[in-house]
Amino acid sequence: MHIYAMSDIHGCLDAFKTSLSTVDLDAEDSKLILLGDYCDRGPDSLGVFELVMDLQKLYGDRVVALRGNHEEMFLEYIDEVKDPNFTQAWILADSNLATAKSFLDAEAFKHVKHLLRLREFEEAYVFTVERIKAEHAGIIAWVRKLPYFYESPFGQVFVHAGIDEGAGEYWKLGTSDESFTMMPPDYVGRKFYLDVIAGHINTEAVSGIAGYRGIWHDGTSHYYIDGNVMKNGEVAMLSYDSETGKYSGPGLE
Ligand SMILES: [Mn+2]
Repeated sequence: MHIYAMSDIHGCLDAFKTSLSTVDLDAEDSKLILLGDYCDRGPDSLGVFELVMDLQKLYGDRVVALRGNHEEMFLEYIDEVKDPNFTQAWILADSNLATAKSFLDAEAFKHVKHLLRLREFEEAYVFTVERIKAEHAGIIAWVRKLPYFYESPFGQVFVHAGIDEGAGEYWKLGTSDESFTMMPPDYVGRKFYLDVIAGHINTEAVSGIAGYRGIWHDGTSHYYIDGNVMKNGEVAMLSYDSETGKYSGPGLE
């Protein structure tokens, strides 16, 4: 089997498509695993969600989509619409309103900008969420069902941020939902009985190597694959060949 993994696409639809074009999903022994954070920051969160959903429709379980902390936040935006503190926090955190813009048509987006100019934060937020609920209910339902991890038959776990390796073989019970999507890279350099493939923290940060943008292996059990698309314009892709047990990708020799 050939496994391909990408993470932290963050609304960068074009970069995602470029990396995707190197994967042959028509091959029956291929599998694509996406580690979450499809939305926010980049220009087309909606487009990325739709493409991943389309890939799953076309290829079924050959395409695995996991959940990142930005999907958790997306669901919070949708569900906590009545909390005014939350309200203001979200609409202000959406830099350049990129996420809201991708979900709204031009007229609706104009209305949101108008409300924000009047500093009607709560109204802008409620309007945006109501529009997303009305027009993209399928995406919301899909995000709600995204799993936290994928365990391969080859001694690997794919996850957005990490797992609680201190729990040993009971990591599934020992890891909180929040840790799966948010935990810091606590186990770098330590051996675990599974290979752990994660995103969430970019590889420049986790490796400590200035300017690093490839896949980073810590020398033991961990592969970090978020090459920081917002900074570098590319979604790094990790490949794994189960015949040879070898990982490859940018930055790995
Ligand atoms: Mn993340």
